[in-house]
Formats: sequence, C-alpha cells, structure tokens
Amino acid sequence: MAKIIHTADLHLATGDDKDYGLSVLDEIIGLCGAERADALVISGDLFDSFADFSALRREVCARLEPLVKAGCEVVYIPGNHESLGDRPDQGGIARNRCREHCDRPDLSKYDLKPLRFQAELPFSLLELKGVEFLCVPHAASYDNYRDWAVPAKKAGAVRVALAHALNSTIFTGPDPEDQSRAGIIDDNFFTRFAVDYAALGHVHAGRQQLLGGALACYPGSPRVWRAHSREAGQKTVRLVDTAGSPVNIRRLELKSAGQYREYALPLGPDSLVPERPVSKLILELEKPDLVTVRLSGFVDDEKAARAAADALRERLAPMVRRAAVELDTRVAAEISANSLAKAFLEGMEAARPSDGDEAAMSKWLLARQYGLEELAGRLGEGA
Ligand SMILES: [Mn+2]
Repeated sequence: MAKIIHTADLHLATGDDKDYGLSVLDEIIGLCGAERADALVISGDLFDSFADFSALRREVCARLEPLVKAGCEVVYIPGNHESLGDRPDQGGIARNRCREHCDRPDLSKYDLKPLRFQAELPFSLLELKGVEFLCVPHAASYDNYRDWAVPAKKAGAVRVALAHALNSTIFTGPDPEDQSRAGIIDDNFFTRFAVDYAALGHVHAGRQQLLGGALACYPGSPRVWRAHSREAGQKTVRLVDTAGSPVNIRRLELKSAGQYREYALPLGPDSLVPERPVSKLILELEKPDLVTVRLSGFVDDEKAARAAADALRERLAPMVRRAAVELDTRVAAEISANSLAKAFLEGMEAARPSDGDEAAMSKWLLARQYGLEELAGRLGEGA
C-alpha cells in the first residue's frame, strides 16, 4: 500500500507569475511531507512552455530534492505544454502553425534527477514500492494503444496510470485550452491495462469518475493559470491511498493558490460604482487571488465610466495578486431619443429616492438599468 499525492497543470513560468507558481509548488512539497506520502505524481504541464521547462527545471529539481531524499519519489510525465513553442496567450496562429510544422523537442533526452521524469513515448512502466506506474506522456493521439506491449499487472500490485489527455466520459466540456487540443484517451484504455487509479492531467477544473475498474481523476490545476471562468473554485491536490479497491482519494486544499473570482456590477448612469457590493466582494478576496470585475450599464459619459473602472482597479490591486476591471457600458444618449425610453427615464426620475437612502437608491439604480436594457433589447429587435 502507498500514499500518493497527485497533481497536474502547475504551469510554472518565468516572468511575473514565477514566485506565485513556486509558492504553490512549495506548499505541495510541504503537504507531501506532512502526509508522509510515498510518492508525488505530476501528470503533465508542470511547466508552461518549453522555454519555461528549460529555464526553470534545475530550480524545480533543487526544490524537490529534499523531498526525494526524505523518501518521497517524484514521478513526472510531460504534458502538452512542456513542448510548446510559446505562451498560450500570445496568439493561436503562430502556435498552431508551430504545432503542425515544427519539430517537437525530444524531452526524453533531458535529465531531471532526482525526479523520475518519464518522457519515453508511447509509455514506460516504473515499479516503486509495490506500485506500478504506467507513464503515458502527452501525445496527439493514443489510437494505437491496443498495439502497446504493456506487461500484465503483477499479482498484488497496484497500478497507477499517469496521462495528460482528454477523456470525454469524465470531462464532457470543450478542451479547456482555447488554442490547443490534447489527445483523447478512451475508457477502455484503463480497463485494458488493469489500471486502479488514473492520475490524469489537462483539465483545470477538478473531477473524478469510475471507469471500468479504475478511479480516474483530474485533480485540477493547483493554481490559477489565467483569468477565465474555467479556473474558478478552490484549488486542490488529491491524496490517494492505494490500500482500498477502489482506491481512496481525498482533496487537500492549497492556501497559497488563491482563486479566480469574477464579479458583475451595475454601473449607475452617473458612472458611480455601487459601494455596497464592492465592500461585500472585498471581504471575499485573498492575497493570491486573480479577480475580474465587469461593470455594465447605460452611462451618461463613457469617460467617467473609464475613470471609475480605473479607480476601482487601483483600489483592488493591493488586495490581490492581480485585478482587472472591464467595462461593458453603453452611452444612454444612444437610446434616449426613443420616445418610449424617454418616457421611461422621465418616470424613473420622478421616482428617484433621496440621496441619503442608500438601500432604496441601489434598488432604484438597478430598476433603471434593467428597464434601459429591456428597452435597448426591444429597439434592437425593431432595427
Ligand atoms: Mn495541458
């Protein structure tokens, strides 16, 4: 029996996010020690690109060395990002062209001692402490796996498969990455190779499911990789105890990772950001968070809206790792020429509460906003 900590998709990178990524790695290393794990399994995308792999691998190996010396093996397969030519947010065209026509680096030629870096294609089998690790580095396709000469599982052994791929039974959504696709691995793969636990990577939102005899799990990215709704939620790694059948797994939360948080707030016509929801959202924020606030509504003056957005961003910036405030506003004059909209605005003006009554004012602003949006929708239909 063995205790394994499973993670994937840490996406370590040089640049602004370097220290953040390494702080999450350090927390994972600390968890391995605290849980007395026999192995740390990293199912791909430990690095964000081949350049990051080249620049950071020595530092990462040095950080992991004390853990290995203390008896915790580190088993690591490359994902799709370890061989990427550039960053995912630098435009898909150049990268897609590169994906199709450039030679990918042969990662099996790299030494990452004391890690067990299993980069041989299409698979390698590693036996450690009574656990057979079937290591499957990322590939564009796994269609020929029925031809692979994978040895039969030994009696009494536990088999853990590492793969960085999409499985459409566990994850029914689109590929989590907008500009690249991972190879697809089918359910029968796990049954055919007598896998007990499938330690998967690639999907950044955590999920798990029984597939045949295997418990297949995406632990989710242990960090917030980018400002996107698919990155939302608590960040975790999985603690796997191979004693049971199916194996037991538990989520361990990561405090240093923070969360991705997205908020939508209505902007008043005077471009005032409502204070109540802002002070409420501020209570939720933690220092490592990535935050996007979207301000929407009809405003009298777009320049005032821009200034309000900038002021809000400056207010939030010191509280989190990164804050963005986006504007989705329209100028009220656009529709105020319409007679229905004009009558609506006059009616609303007559019902405007006194400035001191904050609760009534925020309801009134919302009602005005919803009314204008409804009217704008109808005007759009007529056009
Ligand atoms: Mn990936």
